[in-house]
Amino acid sequence: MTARVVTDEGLYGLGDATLNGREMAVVAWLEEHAAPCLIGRDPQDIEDIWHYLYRGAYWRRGPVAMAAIGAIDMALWDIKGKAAGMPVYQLLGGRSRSCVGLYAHASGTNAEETLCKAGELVEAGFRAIRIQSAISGLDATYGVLGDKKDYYELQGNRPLPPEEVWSTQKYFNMVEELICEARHRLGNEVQLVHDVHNRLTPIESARLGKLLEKYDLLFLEDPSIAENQESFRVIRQHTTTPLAIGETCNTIWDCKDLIQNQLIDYIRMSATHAGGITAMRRIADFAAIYNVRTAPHGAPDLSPVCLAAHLHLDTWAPNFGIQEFVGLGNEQSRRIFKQDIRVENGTAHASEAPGLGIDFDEEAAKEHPYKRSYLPVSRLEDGTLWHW
Ligand code: EZ4
Ligand code: CO
Repeated sequence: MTARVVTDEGLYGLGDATLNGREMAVVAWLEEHAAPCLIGRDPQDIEDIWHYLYRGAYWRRGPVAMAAIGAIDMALWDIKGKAAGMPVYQLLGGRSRSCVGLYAHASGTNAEETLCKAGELVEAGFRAIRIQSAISGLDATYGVLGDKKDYYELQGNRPLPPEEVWSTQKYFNMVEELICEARHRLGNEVQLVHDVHNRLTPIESARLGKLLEKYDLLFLEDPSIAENQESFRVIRQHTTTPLAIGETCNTIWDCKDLIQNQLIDYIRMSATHAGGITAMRRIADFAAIYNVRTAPHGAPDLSPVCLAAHLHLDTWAPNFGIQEFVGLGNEQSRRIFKQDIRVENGTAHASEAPGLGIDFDEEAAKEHPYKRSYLPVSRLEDGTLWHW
């Protein structure tokens, strides 16, 4: 879902308001609440507008409000960059690096298929790969494409949340061998990531971290849900496998304890879900004090506008770690979003155009009316709703 903020001086800015399956709730927040409150304000006052929308509310936070604030904030940075004639990373403080390192996804219905794909990604120049495989004995595994060609085919046509079965035991039967094989086949130069999508309890995550220590992961992504941030002490006490958390966090408060107690190594929030570039900048600076690096979320249900915003943050942030990357969209989205991001040798370059450096063809977008589509819901084999 793309938001456009228009000024009366001919400039406009773009922001991403995607919130898997709940986009129309964000649209209502923007149209019914934000637009009437913002008309007549100076779009240059990004900081004041952010605080007005966040702190000016008696009820703060929440994913719908934060996605809406995120979209407006990105659009305002886009406008400021266009007004200044500078790319957004320059406004943030300038370059900390020449290019942005990416991690790509390899997933398959078994280890062999996953590792073939990983090999192709290494051939294509990627130096960091997320390794996922289907769990044998279960009908579907979250994040694995199965017989689908791409994520858009997998994720784009689920008008109601599909239900999937999860078994921790079946997962443990598969995972160590997968990562062990990946390390042996891909060699010691490639950085490996594995994503658990919050399926484990803290003590199970601790066990997994220990099991995988010898394969030297760049990080273990979302082993457990961090709603109770303190529970990460259990994981941390047991393993030196680096931990990356944050794609479901909406504000700095959702990760404050994780960061200040050094319970994680990478913070993975997105500009879309965390309240925009203003919020991400603040979180990055806070994280730097505690040796936590940034690794922004880069899922297929975030729009290319979000990726553009992330590349500016990644180019600037002194404590940037790595950017998740699932490609530059399918053919349909490339007709709608015009951008000049360069991807080569497993790295990306932020646009040098003023603002975010991405444009949106509204006429082309009209050919694809909004279709609600959901991520799956997970149950145990006895029907218990999962995700602690
Ligand atoms: O869970 O696309 O890191 N990426 C992921 C993805 C996300 C979904 C929701 O954004 O974990 O699979
Ligand atoms: Co993830």
